[in-house]
Amino acid sequence: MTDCKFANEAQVIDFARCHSGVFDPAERLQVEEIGDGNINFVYRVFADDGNSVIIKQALPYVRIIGEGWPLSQDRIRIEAEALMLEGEYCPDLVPQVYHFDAERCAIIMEDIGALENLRHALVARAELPKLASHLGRFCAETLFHTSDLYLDAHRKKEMVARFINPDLCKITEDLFFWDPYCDHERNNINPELRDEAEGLWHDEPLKLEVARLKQRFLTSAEALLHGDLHSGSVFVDAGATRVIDAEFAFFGPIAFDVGSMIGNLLLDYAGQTELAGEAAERDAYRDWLLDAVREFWNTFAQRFGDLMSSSTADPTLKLPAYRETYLAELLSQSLGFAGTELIRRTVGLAPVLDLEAIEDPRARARAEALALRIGRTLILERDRLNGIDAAIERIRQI
Ligand code: SR1
Ligand code: MG
Repeated sequence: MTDCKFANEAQVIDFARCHSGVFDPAERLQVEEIGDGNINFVYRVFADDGNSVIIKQALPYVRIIGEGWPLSQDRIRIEAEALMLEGEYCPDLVPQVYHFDAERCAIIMEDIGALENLRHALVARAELPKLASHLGRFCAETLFHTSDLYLDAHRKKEMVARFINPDLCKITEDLFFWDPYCDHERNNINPELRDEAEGLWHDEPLKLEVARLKQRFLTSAEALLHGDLHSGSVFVDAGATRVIDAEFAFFGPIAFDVGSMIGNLLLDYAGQTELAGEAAERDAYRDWLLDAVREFWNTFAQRFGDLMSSSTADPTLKLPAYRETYLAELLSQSLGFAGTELIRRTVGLAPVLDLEAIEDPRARARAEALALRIGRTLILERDRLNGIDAAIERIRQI
Protein backbone atom coordinates (compact mmCIF):
# COMPACT_ATOMS: atom_id res chain seq x y z
CA MET A 1 0.00 0.00 0.00
CA THR A 2 1.41 3.41 -0.98
CA ASP A 3 0.70 6.62 0.91
CA CYS A 4 0.54 8.71 -2.22
CA LYS A 5 -2.34 11.08 -1.45
CA PHE A 6 -1.73 14.71 -2.33
CA ALA A 7 -1.66 16.64 0.97
CA ASN A 8 -2.94 19.88 -0.56
CA GLU A 9 -3.72 21.68 -3.81
CA ALA A 10 -0.16 23.00 -4.12
CA GLN A 11 1.15 19.44 -4.36
CA VAL A 12 -1.30 18.61 -7.14
CA ILE A 13 -0.24 21.72 -9.04
CA ASP A 14 3.49 20.99 -8.55
CA PHE A 15 2.98 17.45 -9.78
CA ALA A 16 1.21 18.66 -12.94
CA ARG A 17 3.78 21.39 -13.55
CA CYS A 18 6.77 19.02 -13.22
CA HIS A 19 5.45 15.98 -15.10
CA SER A 20 2.84 16.91 -17.69
CA GLY A 21 5.09 18.75 -20.13
CA VAL A 22 2.12 21.00 -20.85
CA PHE A 23 2.69 24.12 -18.70
CA ASP A 24 5.34 26.87 -18.69
CA PRO A 25 7.39 26.89 -15.44
CA ALA A 26 6.15 30.33 -14.35
CA GLU A 27 2.53 29.91 -15.37
CA ARG A 28 -0.15 30.50 -12.69
CA LEU A 29 -2.07 27.22 -12.24
CA GLN A 30 -5.29 26.33 -10.44
CA VAL A 31 -6.79 22.98 -9.48
CA GLU A 32 -10.29 21.59 -8.95
CA GLU A 33 -11.34 18.11 -7.77
CA ILE A 34 -13.83 16.89 -10.37
CA GLY A 35 -14.16 13.16 -9.66
CA ASP A 36 -17.72 11.88 -9.62
CA GLY A 37 -16.88 8.21 -10.27
CA ASN A 38 -17.17 5.40 -7.76
CA ILE A 39 -13.53 4.51 -7.21
CA ASN A 40 -10.81 7.16 -7.72
CA PHE A 41 -9.92 10.82 -7.23
CA VAL A 42 -9.72 13.07 -10.28
CA TYR A 43 -8.26 16.58 -10.49
CA ARG A 44 -8.23 19.15 -13.27
CA VAL A 45 -5.24 21.48 -13.31
CA PHE A 46 -5.60 24.52 -15.54
CA ALA A 47 -3.80 27.71 -16.56
CA ASP A 48 -5.24 31.14 -17.37
CA ASP A 49 -4.56 30.60 -21.09
CA GLY A 50 -6.89 27.56 -21.19
CA ASN A 51 -4.18 24.87 -21.07
CA SER A 52 -5.26 22.02 -18.79
CA VAL A 53 -4.61 18.40 -17.81
CA ILE A 54 -6.42 15.72 -15.84
CA ILE A 55 -4.76 13.88 -12.95
CA LYS A 56 -6.32 10.60 -11.89
CA GLN A 57 -5.11 9.15 -8.60
CA ALA A 58 -5.84 5.72 -7.12
CA LEU A 59 -5.95 5.51 -3.33
CA PRO A 60 -5.88 2.12 -1.62
CA TYR A 61 -9.66 1.95 -1.22
CA VAL A 62 -12.95 2.50 -3.07
CA ARG A 63 -13.74 6.23 -3.03
CA ILE A 64 -17.53 5.93 -2.49
CA ILE A 65 -17.13 3.41 0.36
CA GLY A 66 -13.89 4.53 2.05
CA GLU A 67 -11.18 2.51 3.81
CA GLY A 68 -13.68 -0.26 4.60
CA TRP A 69 -13.33 -1.48 1.00
CA PRO A 70 -9.57 -1.78 0.27
CA LEU A 71 -8.44 -1.96 -3.36
CA SER A 72 -5.06 -2.66 -4.94
CA GLN A 73 -3.32 0.43 -6.27
CA ASP A 74 -1.83 -1.65 -9.06
CA ARG A 75 -5.09 -0.75 -10.82
CA ILE A 76 -3.64 2.61 -11.86
CA ARG A 77 -0.64 0.96 -13.59
CA ILE A 78 -3.06 -1.37 -15.34
CA GLU A 79 -5.20 1.60 -16.41
CA ALA A 80 -2.18 3.55 -17.72
CA GLU A 81 -0.87 0.59 -19.70
CA ALA A 82 -4.31 -0.31 -21.07
CA LEU A 83 -4.96 3.31 -22.08
CA MET A 84 -1.64 3.47 -23.93
CA LEU A 85 -2.36 0.18 -25.71
CA GLU A 86 -5.84 1.36 -26.69
CA GLY A 87 -4.18 4.53 -27.98
CA GLU A 88 -1.98 2.46 -30.32
CA TYR A 89 -5.03 1.10 -32.13
CA CYS A 90 -7.55 3.96 -31.70
CA PRO A 91 -5.57 7.15 -31.06
CA ASP A 92 -8.63 9.28 -31.86
CA LEU A 93 -10.84 7.48 -29.34
CA VAL A 94 -8.87 7.74 -26.06
CA PRO A 95 -7.22 10.62 -24.17
CA GLN A 96 -3.47 10.91 -24.57
CA VAL A 97 -1.39 9.80 -21.56
CA TYR A 98 1.26 12.41 -20.66
CA HIS A 99 2.79 10.68 -17.64
CA PHE A 100 2.31 7.69 -15.32
CA ASP A 101 3.77 7.94 -11.84
CA ALA A 102 4.00 4.70 -9.86
CA GLU A 103 4.91 6.47 -6.60
CA ARG A 104 2.01 8.89 -6.71
CA CYS A 105 -0.27 6.16 -8.13
CA ALA A 106 -1.37 8.77 -10.64
CA ILE A 107 -1.81 9.31 -14.37
CA ILE A 108 -1.58 12.73 -16.02
CA MET A 109 -3.63 12.76 -19.20
CA GLU A 110 -5.28 14.94 -21.80
CA ASP A 111 -8.25 16.96 -20.55
CA ILE A 112 -11.34 15.88 -22.49
CA GLY A 113 -13.60 18.13 -20.43
CA ALA A 114 -14.91 19.92 -23.53
CA LEU A 115 -16.85 16.71 -24.21
CA GLU A 116 -19.85 15.54 -22.20
CA ASN A 117 -20.27 12.32 -20.27
CA LEU A 118 -22.21 9.89 -22.47
CA ARG A 119 -24.65 8.97 -19.69
CA HIS A 120 -25.73 12.59 -19.28
CA ALA A 121 -25.88 13.04 -23.05
CA LEU A 122 -28.14 9.99 -23.43
CA VAL A 123 -30.46 11.11 -20.62
CA ALA A 124 -30.72 14.51 -22.34
CA ARG A 125 -31.44 12.75 -25.67
CA ALA A 126 -28.41 14.24 -27.42
CA GLU A 127 -27.88 13.59 -31.12
CA LEU A 128 -24.75 11.47 -31.43
CA PRO A 129 -24.42 10.36 -35.05
CA LYS A 130 -20.85 9.03 -34.65
CA LEU A 131 -21.22 7.25 -31.32
CA ALA A 132 -22.13 3.74 -32.46
CA SER A 133 -19.54 3.48 -35.21
CA HIS A 134 -16.82 4.93 -32.97
CA LEU A 135 -17.55 2.48 -30.16
CA GLY A 136 -17.87 -0.45 -32.58
CA ARG A 137 -14.47 0.38 -34.01
CA PHE A 138 -12.97 0.86 -30.52
CA CYS A 139 -14.09 -2.62 -29.48
CA ALA A 140 -13.04 -4.32 -32.72
CA GLU A 141 -9.56 -2.77 -32.81
CA THR A 142 -8.65 -3.08 -29.13
CA LEU A 143 -10.10 -6.57 -28.67
CA PHE A 144 -8.81 -8.10 -31.89
CA HIS A 145 -5.27 -6.79 -31.50
CA THR A 146 -4.92 -8.16 -27.96
CA SER A 147 -6.37 -11.60 -28.75
CA ASP A 148 -4.84 -14.90 -29.90
CA LEU A 149 -6.31 -14.09 -33.31
CA TYR A 150 -3.54 -11.51 -33.68
CA LEU A 151 -0.82 -11.88 -31.05
CA ASP A 152 2.09 -14.25 -31.10
CA ALA A 153 1.49 -17.07 -28.60
CA HIS A 154 4.30 -16.06 -26.21
CA ARG A 155 3.47 -12.33 -26.27
CA LYS A 156 -0.18 -13.12 -25.51
CA LYS A 157 0.72 -15.08 -22.35
CA GLU A 158 3.13 -12.36 -21.19
CA MET A 159 0.35 -9.83 -21.56
CA VAL A 160 -2.19 -11.98 -19.71
CA ALA A 161 0.25 -12.05 -16.77
CA ARG A 162 0.80 -8.27 -16.90
CA PHE A 163 -2.89 -7.58 -16.68
CA ILE A 164 -3.86 -9.88 -13.80
CA ASN A 165 -6.32 -7.60 -11.95
CA PRO A 166 -7.92 -9.64 -9.14
CA ASP A 167 -9.39 -6.85 -6.96
CA LEU A 168 -11.21 -5.14 -9.79
CA CYS A 169 -12.34 -8.43 -11.34
CA LYS A 170 -13.76 -9.45 -7.94
CA ILE A 171 -15.93 -6.31 -7.92
CA THR A 172 -17.41 -7.34 -11.27
CA GLU A 173 -17.74 -10.98 -10.27
CA ASP A 174 -19.82 -9.97 -7.24
CA LEU A 175 -21.74 -6.97 -8.58
CA PHE A 176 -22.75 -8.50 -11.93
CA PHE A 177 -23.19 -12.14 -11.15
CA TRP A 178 -24.19 -12.48 -7.49
CA ASP A 179 -25.57 -9.44 -5.66
CA PRO A 180 -28.74 -8.92 -7.78
CA TYR A 181 -29.69 -12.58 -7.37
CA CYS A 182 -29.82 -12.53 -3.56
CA ASP A 183 -30.85 -10.21 -0.73
CA HIS A 184 -27.44 -8.51 -0.63
CA GLU A 185 -26.90 -5.52 1.67
CA ARG A 186 -25.10 -3.68 -1.14
CA ASN A 187 -28.19 -3.67 -3.37
CA ASN A 188 -30.19 -0.49 -4.00
CA ILE A 189 -33.80 -1.43 -4.61
CA ASN A 190 -36.60 1.02 -5.29
CA PRO A 191 -39.33 -0.01 -2.77
CA GLU A 192 -41.84 0.17 -5.65
CA LEU A 193 -39.80 -2.51 -7.46
CA ARG A 194 -39.52 -4.82 -4.47
CA ASP A 195 -41.59 -7.72 -5.87
CA GLU A 196 -39.72 -7.82 -9.20
CA ALA A 197 -36.34 -7.58 -7.42
CA GLU A 198 -37.22 -10.41 -5.03
CA GLY A 199 -38.36 -12.40 -8.05
CA LEU A 200 -34.75 -12.49 -9.22
CA TRP A 201 -33.62 -14.25 -6.04
CA HIS A 202 -35.86 -17.24 -6.79
CA ASP A 203 -35.57 -17.30 -10.57
CA GLU A 204 -33.72 -20.61 -10.94
CA PRO A 205 -33.56 -20.71 -14.80
CA LEU A 206 -32.13 -17.18 -14.79
CA LYS A 207 -29.62 -17.95 -12.03
CA LEU A 208 -28.43 -21.00 -13.97
CA GLU A 209 -27.70 -18.91 -17.08
CA VAL A 210 -26.03 -16.19 -14.99
CA ALA A 211 -23.78 -18.92 -13.54
CA ARG A 212 -22.77 -19.93 -17.09
CA LEU A 213 -21.95 -16.31 -17.95
CA LYS A 214 -19.98 -15.90 -14.74
CA GLN A 215 -17.96 -19.01 -15.53
CA ARG A 216 -17.08 -17.49 -18.90
CA PHE A 217 -16.13 -14.19 -17.27
CA LEU A 218 -13.89 -16.05 -14.80
CA THR A 219 -12.08 -18.28 -17.27
CA SER A 220 -12.02 -16.92 -20.85
CA ALA A 221 -8.78 -14.96 -21.24
CA GLU A 222 -9.61 -14.02 -24.84
CA ALA A 223 -8.42 -10.42 -25.11
CA LEU A 224 -7.49 -7.36 -23.08
CA LEU A 225 -10.86 -5.92 -22.12
CA HIS A 226 -11.59 -2.36 -21.12
CA GLY A 227 -13.52 -4.18 -18.41
CA ASP A 228 -15.95 -1.39 -17.45
CA LEU A 229 -17.32 -0.14 -20.75
CA HIS A 230 -20.45 1.65 -19.56
CA SER A 231 -21.85 5.06 -20.56
CA GLY A 232 -20.04 6.77 -17.65
CA SER A 233 -16.69 5.65 -19.14
CA VAL A 234 -17.32 7.46 -22.43
CA PHE A 235 -17.20 11.18 -23.30
CA VAL A 236 -18.84 12.56 -26.44
CA ASP A 237 -20.02 15.37 -28.62
CA ALA A 238 -21.70 15.20 -32.02
CA GLY A 239 -18.48 14.28 -33.79
CA ALA A 240 -16.06 12.94 -31.18
CA THR A 241 -15.88 10.03 -28.75
CA ARG A 242 -13.31 9.27 -26.03
CA VAL A 243 -13.20 6.15 -23.87
CA ILE A 244 -11.69 6.53 -20.39
CA ASP A 245 -11.38 4.62 -17.09
CA ALA A 246 -9.67 1.36 -18.09
CA GLU A 247 -8.80 0.38 -14.51
CA PHE A 248 -10.89 -2.82 -14.79
CA ALA A 249 -8.77 -4.00 -17.75
CA PHE A 250 -7.83 -7.70 -17.75
CA PHE A 251 -7.81 -10.61 -20.19
CA GLY A 252 -11.40 -11.76 -20.31
CA PRO A 253 -14.22 -12.65 -22.69
CA ILE A 254 -14.52 -10.25 -25.64
CA ALA A 255 -18.31 -10.36 -25.34
CA PHE A 256 -18.14 -8.74 -21.90
CA ASP A 257 -17.03 -5.37 -23.31
CA VAL A 258 -19.39 -5.59 -26.27
CA GLY A 259 -22.30 -6.65 -24.05
CA SER A 260 -21.61 -3.98 -21.42
CA MET A 261 -21.98 -1.27 -24.07
CA ILE A 262 -25.16 -2.80 -25.50
CA GLY A 263 -26.55 -3.09 -21.97
CA ASN A 264 -25.93 0.61 -21.33
CA LEU A 265 -27.70 1.73 -24.50
CA LEU A 266 -30.62 -0.46 -23.46
CA LEU A 267 -30.67 0.99 -19.93
CA ASP A 268 -31.34 4.36 -21.53
CA TYR A 269 -33.93 2.72 -23.83
CA ALA A 270 -35.76 1.53 -20.69
CA GLY A 271 -35.31 4.87 -18.88
CA GLN A 272 -36.65 6.90 -21.78
CA THR A 273 -40.11 5.39 -21.30
CA GLU A 274 -40.48 7.55 -18.16
CA LEU A 275 -37.90 10.35 -18.32
CA ALA A 276 -39.21 13.92 -18.54
CA GLY A 277 -40.28 15.27 -21.94
CA GLU A 278 -42.70 14.80 -24.81
CA ALA A 279 -43.72 11.20 -25.55
CA ALA A 280 -43.01 11.57 -29.27
CA GLU A 281 -39.48 12.81 -28.56
CA ARG A 282 -38.81 9.98 -26.13
CA ASP A 283 -40.16 7.37 -28.58
CA ALA A 284 -38.00 8.73 -31.40
CA TYR A 285 -34.96 8.57 -29.14
CA ARG A 286 -35.78 4.98 -28.15
CA ASP A 287 -35.84 4.07 -31.86
CA TRP A 288 -32.48 5.78 -32.28
CA LEU A 289 -31.05 3.83 -29.34
CA LEU A 290 -32.03 0.51 -30.95
CA ASP A 291 -30.51 1.70 -34.23
CA ALA A 292 -27.36 2.58 -32.28
CA VAL A 293 -27.22 -0.95 -30.82
CA ARG A 294 -27.52 -2.36 -34.35
CA GLU A 295 -24.87 -0.03 -35.80
CA PHE A 296 -22.53 -0.64 -32.87
CA TRP A 297 -22.73 -4.42 -33.34
CA ASN A 298 -22.54 -4.27 -37.16
CA THR A 299 -19.50 -1.96 -37.10
CA PHE A 300 -17.82 -4.17 -34.52
CA ALA A 301 -18.58 -7.44 -36.36
CA GLN A 302 -17.62 -6.08 -39.79
CA ARG A 303 -14.27 -4.68 -38.61
CA PHE A 304 -13.48 -7.66 -36.36
CA GLY A 305 -14.30 -10.07 -39.22
CA ASP A 306 -12.15 -8.06 -41.65
CA LEU A 307 -9.25 -8.15 -39.21
CA MET A 308 -9.69 -11.91 -38.79
CA SER A 309 -9.39 -12.26 -42.61
CA SER A 310 -6.48 -9.90 -43.06
CA SER A 311 -4.41 -10.15 -39.89
CA THR A 312 -4.82 -13.55 -38.24
CA ALA A 313 -1.62 -15.52 -38.62
CA ASP A 314 -2.57 -18.70 -36.73
CA PRO A 315 -3.48 -21.23 -39.45
CA THR A 316 -6.04 -23.00 -37.25
CA LEU A 317 -7.98 -19.82 -36.47
CA LYS A 318 -7.70 -18.36 -39.98
CA LEU A 319 -10.33 -20.73 -41.43
CA PRO A 320 -13.11 -18.65 -43.12
CA ALA A 321 -15.87 -20.93 -41.77
CA TYR A 322 -14.53 -20.40 -38.24
CA ARG A 323 -14.99 -16.63 -38.59
CA GLU A 324 -18.75 -16.96 -39.06
CA THR A 325 -19.23 -19.32 -36.09
CA TYR A 326 -16.98 -17.18 -33.93
CA LEU A 327 -18.95 -13.97 -34.58
CA ALA A 328 -22.32 -15.70 -34.11
CA GLU A 329 -21.16 -17.08 -30.76
CA LEU A 330 -19.80 -13.65 -29.79
CA LEU A 331 -23.18 -12.02 -30.43
CA SER A 332 -25.00 -14.55 -28.31
CA GLN A 333 -22.57 -14.11 -25.40
CA SER A 334 -22.69 -10.32 -25.78
CA LEU A 335 -26.48 -10.33 -25.44
CA GLY A 336 -26.12 -12.42 -22.29
CA PHE A 337 -23.60 -10.03 -20.72
CA ALA A 338 -25.77 -7.08 -21.78
CA GLY A 339 -28.57 -8.69 -19.78
CA THR A 340 -26.43 -8.95 -16.65
CA GLU A 341 -25.51 -5.24 -16.96
CA LEU A 342 -29.17 -4.25 -17.27
CA ILE A 343 -30.08 -6.21 -14.16
CA ARG A 344 -27.17 -5.19 -11.95
CA ARG A 345 -27.59 -1.48 -12.76
CA THR A 346 -31.30 -1.68 -11.89
CA VAL A 347 -31.10 -3.33 -8.46
CA GLY A 348 -27.40 -3.42 -7.51
CA LEU A 349 -24.79 -1.21 -5.86
CA ALA A 350 -24.11 1.09 -8.80
CA PRO A 351 -27.35 2.60 -10.17
CA VAL A 352 -27.45 4.74 -13.31
CA LEU A 353 -28.84 8.18 -14.06
CA ASP A 354 -30.87 6.80 -17.00
CA LEU A 355 -33.21 5.32 -14.33
CA GLU A 356 -32.37 7.45 -11.27
CA ALA A 357 -33.36 10.67 -13.08
CA ILE A 358 -37.01 9.51 -13.07
CA GLU A 359 -38.24 11.32 -9.98
CA ASP A 360 -41.55 9.59 -9.30
CA PRO A 361 -40.72 6.20 -7.69
CA ARG A 362 -43.70 4.49 -9.35
CA ALA A 363 -42.78 5.73 -12.80
CA ARG A 364 -39.17 4.77 -12.08
CA ALA A 365 -40.28 1.28 -11.08
CA ARG A 366 -42.09 0.87 -14.42
CA ALA A 367 -38.90 1.72 -16.33
CA GLU A 368 -36.83 -0.46 -13.98
CA ALA A 369 -39.19 -3.40 -14.46
CA LEU A 370 -38.74 -3.01 -18.22
CA ALA A 371 -34.94 -3.00 -17.78
CA LEU A 372 -35.19 -6.22 -15.75
CA ARG A 373 -37.44 -7.87 -18.35
CA ILE A 374 -35.09 -6.97 -21.20
CA GLY A 375 -32.11 -8.21 -19.18
CA ARG A 376 -33.81 -11.49 -18.31
CA THR A 377 -34.93 -12.08 -21.91
CA LEU A 378 -31.47 -11.45 -23.33
CA ILE A 379 -29.87 -13.81 -20.82
CA LEU A 380 -32.38 -16.63 -21.30
CA GLU A 381 -32.89 -16.33 -25.06
CA ARG A 382 -29.37 -15.33 -26.16
CA ASP A 383 -28.66 -18.60 -27.96
CA ARG A 384 -31.93 -18.47 -29.91
CA LEU A 385 -31.65 -14.85 -31.06
CA ASN A 386 -30.31 -15.36 -34.51
CA GLY A 387 -28.54 -12.12 -35.43
CA ILE A 388 -28.71 -8.53 -34.24
CA ASP A 389 -31.92 -7.74 -36.15
CA ALA A 390 -33.72 -10.62 -34.46
CA ALA A 391 -32.42 -9.46 -31.07
CA ILE A 392 -33.68 -5.92 -31.65
CA GLU A 393 -37.06 -7.16 -32.84
CA ARG A 394 -37.34 -9.26 -29.67
CA ILE A 395 -36.45 -6.24 -27.50
CA ARG A 396 -39.19 -4.19 -29.18
CA GLN A 397 -41.76 -6.81 -28.18
CA ILE A 398 -40.92 -6.67 -24.46
C1 SR1 B 1 -17.57 -0.17 -6.26
S1 SR1 B 1 -17.44 0.13 -7.91
C2 SR1 B 1 -19.03 0.07 -8.61
C3 SR1 B 1 -19.02 0.16 -10.07
O1 SR1 B 1 -18.39 1.35 -10.50
C4 SR1 B 1 -17.45 1.05 -11.53
O2 SR1 B 1 -17.42 2.01 -12.52
C5 SR1 B 1 -17.83 -0.31 -12.04
O3 SR1 B 1 -18.85 -0.25 -13.02
C6 SR1 B 1 -18.27 -0.95 -10.80
O4 SR1 B 1 -19.05 -2.09 -11.02
MG1 MG C 1 -15.04 3.81 -13.82
